[in-house]
Amino acid sequence: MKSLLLDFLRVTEASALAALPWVGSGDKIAADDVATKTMRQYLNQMEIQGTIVIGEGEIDNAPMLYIGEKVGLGNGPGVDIAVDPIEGTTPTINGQGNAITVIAAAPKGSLLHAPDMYMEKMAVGPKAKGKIDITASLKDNIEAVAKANDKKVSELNVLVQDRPRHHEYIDAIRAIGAKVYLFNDGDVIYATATCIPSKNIDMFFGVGGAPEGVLGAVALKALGGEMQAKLLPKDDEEWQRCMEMGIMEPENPLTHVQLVGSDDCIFAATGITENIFLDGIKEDHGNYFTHSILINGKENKLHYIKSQHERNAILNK
Ligand code: VTB
Repeated sequence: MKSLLLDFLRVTEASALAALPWVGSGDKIAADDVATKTMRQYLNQMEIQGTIVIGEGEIDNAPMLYIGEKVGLGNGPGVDIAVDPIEGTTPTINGQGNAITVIAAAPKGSLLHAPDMYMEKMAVGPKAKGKIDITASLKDNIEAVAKANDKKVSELNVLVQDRPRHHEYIDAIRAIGAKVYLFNDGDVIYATATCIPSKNIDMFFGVGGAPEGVLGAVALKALGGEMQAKLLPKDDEEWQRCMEMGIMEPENPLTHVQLVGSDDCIFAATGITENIFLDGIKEDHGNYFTHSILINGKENKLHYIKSQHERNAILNK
């Protein structure tokens, strides 16, 4: 998997550059379309037998990068690929922070095929790995993480997405005595932040997209942290979709191993706009600079990559 890292970097950089003209445009469909097309074009140049397991949706409503689509030249290793050509379409088209383009991969058969629905997620960095239990109370989890991270509960920093559905959790976490930091969008990056010591984030908790859950779970796995999750099918139709994707007991919590079944996993993300640890794309004298992270599970290594691109690297709008 490791040998594919730089190819994946090309994919996320190209997709982010393609999306750039649409930052602030108000046009979600066009932004997503150009990033998806570019991602697919670059993936199809890679020497892999890739299968999209997390993508733009099911075949009927996603013409490109649909779940089950084969990508690559078909002559290399078999890989499961999870993509989000724009993680944060709303911040992209509104010219706000927290938009990235992201891709994760692992050997064939090792990534959860997560349907597009809500998922409850709890994530921690390496020190607290093995100490959380999504089925236990928030209080028990917070106390366990505080102990593992050698902190008082009052020093514990928890990231939660700023949504009305989280008001109850936010009140509960503060009542327990820990601190809540709110973010607007992009829970892949914010879950990953639990594994970056300089960010001083002890825990991530909340309900967001299931596909984003698997993407974040790969980054956490590769950095030695832990994510646990629980799918939240809202009706019979979503329940049925879980079954069709091989999740026969959707009510059961998902361990990290069920989300990502291999340590040999890789993750690449490029900032479209800035976020907690990546700059967005910057222009300087006709050159564009992208800022990316590459994470390699075999070595538990995080690389920050700044690349320079000439103006013609940007697709015409
Ligand atoms: C979630 C989260 C994503 O959008 O899907 C969120 O996982 C959508 O949440 O990271 P709402 O339904 O509350 O708007 C993101 O934040 C960005 O795509």
